[in-house]
Amino acid sequence: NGHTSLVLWFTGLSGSGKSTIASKLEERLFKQGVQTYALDGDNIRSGLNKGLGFSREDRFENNRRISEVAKLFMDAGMLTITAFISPLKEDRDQAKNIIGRENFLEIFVNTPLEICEKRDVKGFYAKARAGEIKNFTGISAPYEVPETPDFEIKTEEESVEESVERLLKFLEQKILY
Ligand code: GGZ
Repeated sequence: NGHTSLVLWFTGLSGSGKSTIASKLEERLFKQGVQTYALDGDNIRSGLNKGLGFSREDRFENNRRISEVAKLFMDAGMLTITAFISPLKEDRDQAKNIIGRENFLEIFVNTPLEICEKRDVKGFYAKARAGEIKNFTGISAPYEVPETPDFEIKTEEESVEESVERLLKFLEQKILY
């Protein structure tokens, strides 16, 4: 019936590749006629969550609101994708509870810190090391590795295209057309 009651919850370090993979996946799903909507820092932290920073409490609130919004888009029939660090197990568990465990898929973009730091696309890691950015995930704030993700992507071992291909295969069994 074309209904896709799912939230794909991407988690991983800054620079791990979450947004890149999510947007390539969206492109492919669009071509298959699947309606998607992606939430990320660009459309959430700049608007709804403007004013929230990176303290433990603010990240919690950031992730809580994202979960509620993701649930609304899902209820509206979108295959909803979120791409946030969501570093704490407690916050990801909360997301799963808000969205509903049967509709929630945790996608772990497992790129080691050393690689994210080496890429340092935005120069944040260097600034975090220099103490110019506080509470930076992986440097001065924790990232709790997902213990039982529904899907794992190791970006040093496969290309974006390969990851997306594998994800699409995995989703085939989950999406009801
Ligand atoms: C982590 C930070 C920080 C700190 C700014 N820690 O590479 P980016 O730039 O685009 O991704 C990071 C983004 C993380 O926001 P999220 O909403 O995904 O985080 S969370 O789920 O933990 O609430 C980075 C930028 O914001 N950024 N300061 N201190 N990332």
